[in-house]
Amino acid sequence: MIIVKLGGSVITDKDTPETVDEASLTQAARALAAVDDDLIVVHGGGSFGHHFASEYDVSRTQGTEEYEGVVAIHDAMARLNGEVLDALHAEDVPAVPVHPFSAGFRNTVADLVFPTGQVRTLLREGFVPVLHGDVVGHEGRGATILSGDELVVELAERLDAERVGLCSAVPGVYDENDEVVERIRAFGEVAGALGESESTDVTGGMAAKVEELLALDVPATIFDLDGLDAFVREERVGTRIG
Ligand code: IP8
Repeated sequence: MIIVKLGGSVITDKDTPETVDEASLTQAARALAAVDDDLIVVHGGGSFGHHFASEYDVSRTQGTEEYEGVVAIHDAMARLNGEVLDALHAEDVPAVPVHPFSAGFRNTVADLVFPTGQVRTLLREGFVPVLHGDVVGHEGRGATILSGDELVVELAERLDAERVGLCSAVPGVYDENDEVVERIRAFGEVAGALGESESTDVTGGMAAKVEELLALDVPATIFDLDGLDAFVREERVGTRIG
């Protein structure tokens, strides 16, 4: 089984609220239609989730107790999820939605609690579950953001993924000379080169992504949309993490 995350900045125009990048989403869906293995797709928030998360000042640690914020963020992500499903259906991918808001939560003991039985069952029945970054209930803080990257890590560990691919806006992780790093084994190797994300992104940008993927036993690769076909064909592409 492989997990592919479509970054929000790949499939949306990140600087214009609620705008899908139709051409990029179609290109991604075509590439994913060629996957032979079992497949889970996760997508990020882009100009849908991150727009409302910053409007209501919600992040992975900063919660909101306003129902309006929770509903606005979740609804925007559900709308983007619908767009991703439509694009995959157009390529005959048997994609079905899984909305993390209704499945997971954070508590003070385990941080993220996310049951995966529904995803496992859907995979076994031949579907392609499509999850997304979302807002989730958070014990003592109202609700906080659950990033697509956290979901990828959780699903990869719990469902024994063979490999994980993160399709992002850049062709890999850059070093200080703006060259794509082939492989990162420890965060210290790239800490100096990793800046903040340029657009509104409440979940931490590339640095958080790399740290999270380093904690994973499964091989993970970061590449851009033009690298997705190569990742699907198991060719070397982008930056390998771990
Ligand atoms: O774009 C965050 O997911 P990410 C989703 O994967 C929201 O960090 C709701 C902002």
